[in-house]
Amino acid sequence: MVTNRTFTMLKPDSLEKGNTGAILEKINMAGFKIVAMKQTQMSKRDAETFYAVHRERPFFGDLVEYMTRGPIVAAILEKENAVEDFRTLIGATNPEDAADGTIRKLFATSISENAVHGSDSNENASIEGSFHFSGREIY
Ligand code: RTP
Ligand code: MG
Repeated sequence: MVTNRTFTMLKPDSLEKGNTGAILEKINMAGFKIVAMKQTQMSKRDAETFYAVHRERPFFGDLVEYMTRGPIVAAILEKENAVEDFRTLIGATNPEDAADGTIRKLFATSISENAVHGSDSNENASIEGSFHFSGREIY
């Protein structure tokens, strides 16, 4: 199993606010190499599938609405210990709890609109990367 990769999405609020370049700069400066990247927009069905684990949560409808309201940037990132280090780089789900200097502290609006996604395990990194990219799009 590949354990040095993670998957991220710059969520619609990041693109709406013009933060794509600034967030990618933070990701690069933290030592992550981009091995796949594209701008795309998720359909309702895409978002419901991607976040299926949260189907029963009270925020699920709002989450699907948010994630489909505009384009996202999806990327696969490579670095030693990628999953854990990227979760550290983005910070807590709620930006009010996120450490200084983290991407969510700097760029998120709220617990719902929190700028970026980061995979929470090696297994999910692989599943989520494959959800958005074919083998020919990963270098
Ligand atoms: P992500 O999966 O997007 O990287 O975020 P996460 O692991 O930090 O948080 P998770 O619990 O997986 O929640 C997924 C996304 O759902 C939205 N959310 N809203 N209103 C709320 O209480 C609430 N809680 C979560 C956020 O967009 C969160 O990132
Ligand atoms: Mg999550």
